[in-house]
Amino acid sequence: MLTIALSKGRILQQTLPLLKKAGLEIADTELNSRKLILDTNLKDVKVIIVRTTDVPVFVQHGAADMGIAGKDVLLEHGASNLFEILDLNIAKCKLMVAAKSAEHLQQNTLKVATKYVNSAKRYFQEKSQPCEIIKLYGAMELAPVVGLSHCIVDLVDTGNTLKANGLIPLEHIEDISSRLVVNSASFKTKNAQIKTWISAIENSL
Ligand code: PRT
Ligand code: MG
Repeated sequence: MLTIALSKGRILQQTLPLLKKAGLEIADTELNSRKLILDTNLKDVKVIIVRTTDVPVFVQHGAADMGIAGKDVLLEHGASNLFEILDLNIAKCKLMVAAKSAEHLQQNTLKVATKYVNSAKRYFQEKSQPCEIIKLYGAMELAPVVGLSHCIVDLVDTGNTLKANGLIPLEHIEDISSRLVVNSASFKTKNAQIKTWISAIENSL
């Protein structure tokens, strides 16, 4: 049995066509059910649907053999016990620093609101910019507007969300896309099966 962990939300929408091309299909009745462990067209493959931030956790502990998660989540998680195998080039965006204007970044101690605590810390540390990180779970764009922080670190795609909140993308931290990850023990014990899937997915990119 092979278990694949998929992120719900926008990554799932772009993952399903890719998996279908690779030979793995999940029926709409399964997807629309409230089940979290889904059957597929193949008897020996099941899919679990979890929050995107939980994908590396399931894979790291071997509860899933493989998974698909955003690079943002993998960077933040630290991702031990798993191999990042393929860049799927889906759900692409950028991790960026944004603020009301560039002047707002000129601070002795920069207040940064983000859910990407580790990535933000690492970025400002490398720039030798002292910072205070304020952890939020959503609506980051609000923080500079109401004076909670000087800037945010968040994902940017079209830039429309920033613009709608009077913020400007100022510094690029990382290019983000979704990655196929594999549990390191599974990679050894289920090597043939996993390699077959890696090639099939690679060929459908
Ligand atoms: O789970 P949660 O509710 O916190 O996030 P979500 O529902 O917004 O996203 P979800 O769960 O469907 O997928 C999140 C994953 O998608 C991330 O981990 C990324 O790898 C990937 N991804 C790609 C994105 C974006 N693009 C993106 N633009 N995740 C989020 N956004 C958000 C961003 O945070 C901001 O709020 O979209 C807004 C910016 O978009 P633009 O187009 O206005 O710039
Ligand atoms: Mg979501």
